[in-house]
Amino acid sequence: MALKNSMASLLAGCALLTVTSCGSNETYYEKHVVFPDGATTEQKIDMASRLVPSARQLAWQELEMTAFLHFGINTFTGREWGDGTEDPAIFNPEKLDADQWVKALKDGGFKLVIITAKHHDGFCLWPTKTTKHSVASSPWRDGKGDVVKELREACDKYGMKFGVYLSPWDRNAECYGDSPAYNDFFVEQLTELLTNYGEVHEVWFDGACAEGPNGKQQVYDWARYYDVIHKLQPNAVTAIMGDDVRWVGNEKGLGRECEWSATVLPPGGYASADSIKQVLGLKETGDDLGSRDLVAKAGEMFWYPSEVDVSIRPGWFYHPEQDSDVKSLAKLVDIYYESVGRNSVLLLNIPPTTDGLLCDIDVQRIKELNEYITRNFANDLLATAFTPAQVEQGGELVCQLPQATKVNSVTLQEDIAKGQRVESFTVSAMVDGNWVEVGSGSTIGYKRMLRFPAVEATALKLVVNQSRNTANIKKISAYCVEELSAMPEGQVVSDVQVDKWTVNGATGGVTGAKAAIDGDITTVWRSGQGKKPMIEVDMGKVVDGITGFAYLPTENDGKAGTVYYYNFYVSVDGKKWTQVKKNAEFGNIMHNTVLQKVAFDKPCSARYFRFESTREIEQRDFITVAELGILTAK
Ligand code: FUL
Repeated sequence: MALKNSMASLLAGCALLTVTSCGSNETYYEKHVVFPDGATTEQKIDMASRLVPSARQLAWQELEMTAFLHFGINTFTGREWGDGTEDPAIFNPEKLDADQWVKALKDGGFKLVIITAKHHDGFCLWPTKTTKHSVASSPWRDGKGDVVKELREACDKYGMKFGVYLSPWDRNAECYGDSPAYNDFFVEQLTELLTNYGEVHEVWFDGACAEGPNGKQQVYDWARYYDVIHKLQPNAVTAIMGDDVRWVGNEKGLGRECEWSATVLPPGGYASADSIKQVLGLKETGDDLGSRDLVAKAGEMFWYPSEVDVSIRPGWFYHPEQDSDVKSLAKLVDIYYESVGRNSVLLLNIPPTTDGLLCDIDVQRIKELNEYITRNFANDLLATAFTPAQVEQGGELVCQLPQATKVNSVTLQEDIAKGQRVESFTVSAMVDGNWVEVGSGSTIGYKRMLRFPAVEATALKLVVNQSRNTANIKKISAYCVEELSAMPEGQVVSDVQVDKWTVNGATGGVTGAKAAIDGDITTVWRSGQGKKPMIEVDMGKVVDGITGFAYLPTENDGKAGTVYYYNFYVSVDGKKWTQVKKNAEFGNIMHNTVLQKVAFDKPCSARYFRFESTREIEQRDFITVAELGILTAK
């Protein structure tokens, strides 16, 4: 079905491409399409099927595996979010070796690396002219070092693409909150990074926004930032608050089963983003970003593909106490299937240590991941049996295998240069003369990977149950992959036995509060309502050498009740209390609800402790606790 010219000419703000294939003119809309007034659902669905990526979005999608390096002042404080008051003197990664980083990432199969040139604390890893809060004020390389430059050079050496994370939220900059002044400051930082470090392929903007020292909320000038990027680095995709690449909506490494790159969700920095989201009831974290129902209600659509960002460790920054929590190979393979295999690009974080090196454990693990991928996906059982094909809705594609062959994984790919079209599919295997369904799903997109119990198949069949227009199937591959059993990730919250612990007092009553200290991470305490919900615990006897405490949040009810800021008190006799943490922050907890381990400034002895919330993530008046624990490890 070709689009009528009259409709095409009504489009405003859309890059139109006309491609001639097999004698017929096909119209495509690059990156953005605005539906004409009065367009019917059928017309909108047709146009949605012709929305295609820009050249830089397509090149980015094909990278599949990209790496993050979270490195900076937090590496030296043990925190996830710095507050901007850190002394640059603590930044001294004496053995920093960017060559070691990039070689390890190359051996791990990554094609692009993004460094946190500036995180929320405002500390710059390059000697910027915009602030003193940078490597230039640190003892590292006598203040003459430049982490960004060293990484750039290593990337050139190993043929690795290079990207920068520049946090718009800056907790150090004095002008933050004075919107025009900060926007100038930020543009200057961006300009330095995009001018002095060769070709940049991805610019990553986090969406966090707050009030500055003047008490005013900063208003970012996204349009101006994008202009600077497009002018200085035309091949760079802009991610998250950028308009080329979308945040998948979690930090767990999990793409959606139904992942539309052709989506109704507007990029965060788009002028009417908030009103579109409100009208359509959309959230970045929602399950549905592109169904027919949504397309029917939408006025415009975007090619805005998903990026799955996740850390190889619980935190984004390196913390030595997490050396035993590096994700297993099986977990990483699951993440690979659930990111690259779900129409997304994987952005895996591997954070350098205080020495300025990637930790051996992490290096070994990403090497194992790459070896697994190379070994298992080298032998495509359909390599000679498949040729790219067009399939109509309800149509099927059958690929014969030379003989009965063990298969337990199938990869499907659409030719996204012609749009994302498949809405529902089924994969079957011919086993002993009968078709047996081995997998099904909704979207395919750039790549969809399925795993299933092994079958001895003589043929494989893809049925396109529902499609927006003719589906362009670029590839079907079949494999027999090694099955890895993921060990359940046990979570030890407390170093001190909890069986004798009792609740002395809790907001809303002590009865249900036992769930917070019962050693069972599946039971959850939800406090009663209060301004500062709290729980007070008696450990039964004095414990010496307490080095910290642990809080495990829950996602049972969304993330409702997650503590963001807190006080922590300890006492030997239950009468005289010492406050060891005052209005302290669980940095990034709203995005990454992992176990929070908090170290005290110095070890202490106590029989009683009190945990008190001073702010829930959305300022609700109750809190939830899956588990609390006391830490004694040095
Ligand atoms: C988040 C940040 O707040 C985290 O610290 C981290 O950088 C992650 C990748 O993005 O939004």
